[in-house]
Amino acid sequence: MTAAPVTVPDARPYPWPCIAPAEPHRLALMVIDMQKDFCAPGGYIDSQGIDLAPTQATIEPIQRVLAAFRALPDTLVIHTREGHRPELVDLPANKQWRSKQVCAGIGNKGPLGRILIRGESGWEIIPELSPAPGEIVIDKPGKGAFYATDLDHILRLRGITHLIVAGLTTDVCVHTTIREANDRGLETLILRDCTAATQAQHRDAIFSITEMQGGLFGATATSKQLLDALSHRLPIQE
Ligand code: C5J
Repeated sequence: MTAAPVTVPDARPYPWPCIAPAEPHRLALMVIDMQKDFCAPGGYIDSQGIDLAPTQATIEPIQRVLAAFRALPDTLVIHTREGHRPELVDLPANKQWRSKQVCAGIGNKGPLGRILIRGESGWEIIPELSPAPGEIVIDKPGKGAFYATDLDHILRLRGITHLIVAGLTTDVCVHTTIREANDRGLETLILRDCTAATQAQHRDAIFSITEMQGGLFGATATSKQLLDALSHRLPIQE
């Protein structure tokens, strides 16, 4: 039995997806960088003195979306983590220098261990959004999830054509990944309440840039709009 395609009729600026239907086996949910370094006390963002409330506000809606996807047979869930090797051989010198202007610096010790270093506490995905068995975790040294990872290879082998994207931060790793995905012809949807930036105006600018010119980088919708669309297919548990 083939499951019905997913459509989000009230997405902006067009009912998502355009052209080809989002068949569940061709659809992936990407949850980007929901790591302690980006949304927990003592992490990279917190150590820069930035308010964590906006990034933490994404946790509950992402939990609801994850639960719905986990109930959809055949749909791929992908988590990403930004981080570097402990020897720092994959950390560009300018990335480290810039980070040192605002905190101890990537690779140096913070309250949750060495900042953005693989294996350290701050680098881990927050327990509320831990990957379930069988879900894919992509470790990336850059902002985009395609750069220097096997994501493209996995998506091609699985025949994925549609990506629904959540996570942190909207204007950095989320949009870099959306741009990379669009250049590969993937049909993307950003969940607006499931993403946040360190500055609200940057998040809103990304929504506007995504939606401009007929959906230059795809479309955006709320998690409720997606869940309502999915509930027409799924018995969602209260
Ligand atoms: C940043 C990210 N903001 N995951 N990384 O440095 O957006």
